[in-house]
Amino acid sequence: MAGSTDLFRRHPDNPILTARALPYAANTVFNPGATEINGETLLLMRVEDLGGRSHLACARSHDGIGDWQVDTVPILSPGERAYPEEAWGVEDARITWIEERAEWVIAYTAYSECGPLVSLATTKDFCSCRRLGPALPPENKDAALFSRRIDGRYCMLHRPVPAMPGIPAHIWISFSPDLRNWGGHRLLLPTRGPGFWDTAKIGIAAPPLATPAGWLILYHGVRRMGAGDVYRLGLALLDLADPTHVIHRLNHWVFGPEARYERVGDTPNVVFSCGWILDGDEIRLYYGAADTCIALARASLKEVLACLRGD
Ligand code: BMA
Repeated sequence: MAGSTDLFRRHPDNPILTARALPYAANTVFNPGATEINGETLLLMRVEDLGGRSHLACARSHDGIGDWQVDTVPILSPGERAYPEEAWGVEDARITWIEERAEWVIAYTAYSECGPLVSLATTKDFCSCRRLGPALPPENKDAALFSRRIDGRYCMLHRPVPAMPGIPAHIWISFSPDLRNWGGHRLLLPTRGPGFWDTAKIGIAAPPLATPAGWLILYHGVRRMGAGDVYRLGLALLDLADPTHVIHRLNHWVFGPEARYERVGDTPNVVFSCGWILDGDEIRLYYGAADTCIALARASLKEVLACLRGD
């Protein structure tokens, strides 16, 4: 059985996508949402342009590893007059397929002088999308939807930031009858005290994955070190019927910056995921490395669940 820090194995071709794959000039590509469409892997990448603002653009690949085709026009860009909350950029998209709606819901960070907030959009084809606008006010980010309603309500994880200095930022869960009105807010996963790897702030990484054992939760945790923040990934499991109930949470991180492309870049020592794809027993985890490029790591779902149960 794999130990908790070798559960996710880096692909030898990493980094699998860099700004050089784009048909236009940009600074970096990172933190992609991930899904499958028409037999291809689709990554909804955060692209930082040469002015420093981010937009969202689609990249497609037959094997999910190489030969990425990147759209010439972004699917979501800042600067639309009707959406002033996006003026400084749109970032970190998490994609959830919702069967009953026959469409994907995209949860992303809209950034402006108001601070970062959670916005939603929907798409049926990744050629265009329909904005639903802000779902939760600032400061809030790292949002992802569950793939089905529970007790008639859509569920979303997110990460509000307390205004009071020194109070860490935790993962919350909220509910909605229609994707527009959100309520029933409650704390789900708190950060842990000093001495832990996830002490300064945490946030959902890829959207929750429905498994027979429960909702599999991948989250990022931040620890403040002398040389700056370190972003790592950890795991938890939520009850399928009641996702406010945390069944397990690992004490250890399962993936952290080790490779050179994760250690060196615009923000060093960052692995930051917004998407994964389950293919049989294989989890394909896509992640941003050092806020500069996109990499892939793979794991066995069976091994991940065994590790969470402590087998
Ligand atoms: C977070 C987000 C991510 C970024 C990470 C590390 O707050 O802004 O987009 O990857 O910081 O810089």
